[in-house]
Amino acid sequence: MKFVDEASINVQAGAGGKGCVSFRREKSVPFGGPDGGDGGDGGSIFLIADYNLNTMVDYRYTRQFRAEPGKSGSGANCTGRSGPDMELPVPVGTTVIDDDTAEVIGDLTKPGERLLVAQGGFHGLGNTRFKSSTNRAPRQSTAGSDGESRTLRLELKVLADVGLLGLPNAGKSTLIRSVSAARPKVADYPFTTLVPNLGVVRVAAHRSFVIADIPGLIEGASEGAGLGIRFLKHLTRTRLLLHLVDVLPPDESDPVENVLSIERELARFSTTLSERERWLVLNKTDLLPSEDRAAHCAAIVALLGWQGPVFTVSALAADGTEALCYAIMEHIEAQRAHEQAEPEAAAAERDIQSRMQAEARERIAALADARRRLRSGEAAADDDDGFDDDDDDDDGATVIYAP
Ligand SMILES: Nc1nc2c(ncn2[C@@H]2O[C@H](COP(=O)(O)OP(=O)(O)OP(=O)(O)O)[C@@H](O)[C@H]2O)c(=O)[nH]1
Ligand SMILES: [Mg+2]
Repeated sequence: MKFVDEASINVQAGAGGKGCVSFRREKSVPFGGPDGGDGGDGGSIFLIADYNLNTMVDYRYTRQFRAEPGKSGSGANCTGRSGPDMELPVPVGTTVIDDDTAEVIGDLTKPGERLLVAQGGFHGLGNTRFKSSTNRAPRQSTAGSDGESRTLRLELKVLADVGLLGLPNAGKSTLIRSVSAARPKVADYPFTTLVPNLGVVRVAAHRSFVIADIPGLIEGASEGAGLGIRFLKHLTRTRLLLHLVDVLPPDESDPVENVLSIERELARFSTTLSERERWLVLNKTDLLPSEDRAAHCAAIVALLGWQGPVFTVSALAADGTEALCYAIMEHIEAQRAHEQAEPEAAAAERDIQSRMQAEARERIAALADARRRLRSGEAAADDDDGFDDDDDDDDGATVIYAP
């Protein structure tokens, strides 16, 4: 199953209906007085969390939503009909962001939860309302107010437990292919993976976790180099990061320097994310003669001064991957149990995640801003700004769930 986890939509609530100016006109009632009714309220727009949905793809096709306006009032003190409210179903786990202000309007976390995203206009008043002892035949009425209009960004939480981090060609997609049923493309050129992929890793019955393969990062990614950093936001929902590194890169670059450059990009992107638990996974060990393997890997770890857990694998030969997956599973289970037992731990985790997401949004917005400025200013004369001009589509994230 393949789905898009981000969408941008416009919502326009209905305007309030006009109030009416009218007077009683009956033969038997001379000077009958005003009888203009109020208008109806405009329809509001709500998002509602729907348990049966797990995709935003529908909002790729239909992006404009308008609720009906209230009807005008009429004579005989008839109030206009209110515009019905509109409910747009979204998957449980959707975060709703005002695209203009970047403000988070809300998170829909429980099935059936409703969130007001555009308030309908208030009704106009009919002339009956203006009747007073000094003005028995008022000709005033008011128009209804406009309905709210907003551009919303809907983000679906990518529920990956583990995220893969690494340079292009480190073997991230190969790893996810070897441990899950996900089938991302693998090739020996950089940026084979252009969109995140999710794979479900099942280590035993009722014991499984979700792993996310994201496009490769390169030095300068936080300034927009390569595919940039926007995919890193998918890692802000994970509990554990695996930093994958090629132990014998074909370009003869230094694995130690390669690890450090990714670590620097991560810290530039979000300090909170860079403080998350991270395991080093030394990949492509099959390329090393078996007698050299241990020493070569130990040297990399020592030069890095890496403190956390280290795994050595060959993603291609599925060597060492099972041990890695069991260790991940145990780590995740222990973390979940801890959070269940201690509400403060769960609250702290939520706090960390929201901090990472705030930092991610800020960083991505700053980068988008810098690009816009470059393009509209001096870049117009000299377009050699190093950025790919077609590459401002932040919505390109496609998530592929393995069965
Ligand atoms: N010998 C060997 N080659 C590997 C191993 N893992 C991956 N490769 C090769 O390395 C190349 C890159 O692998 P990918 O899985 O596409 O790398 P990636 O990290 O997903 O790269 P991007 O999607 O470009 O970021 C491919 O030619 C793979 O066959 C391994 O364990 N051993
Ligand atoms: Mg890949």
